[in-house]
Amino acid sequence: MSETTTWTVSGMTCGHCEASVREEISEIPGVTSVEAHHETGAVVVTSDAPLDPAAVAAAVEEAGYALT
Ligand SMILES: [Cu+2]
Repeated sequence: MSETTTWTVSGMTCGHCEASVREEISEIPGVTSVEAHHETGAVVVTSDAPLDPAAVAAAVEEAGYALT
């Protein structure tokens, strides 16, 4: 089963920020796709199984941003 969740990330200001967030979240096991939108802060993550919010938060922090 594929799960899609929209997270909100603060601090993204351009396409480079989006790419950093996409790259880190893509490394979480089970993640199959990530879309990031700096205009709204929306990050849409599709995965094979529900993700641990703490893992998503850690990946976002690794990229230099924060979940809101
Ligand atoms: Cu940027």
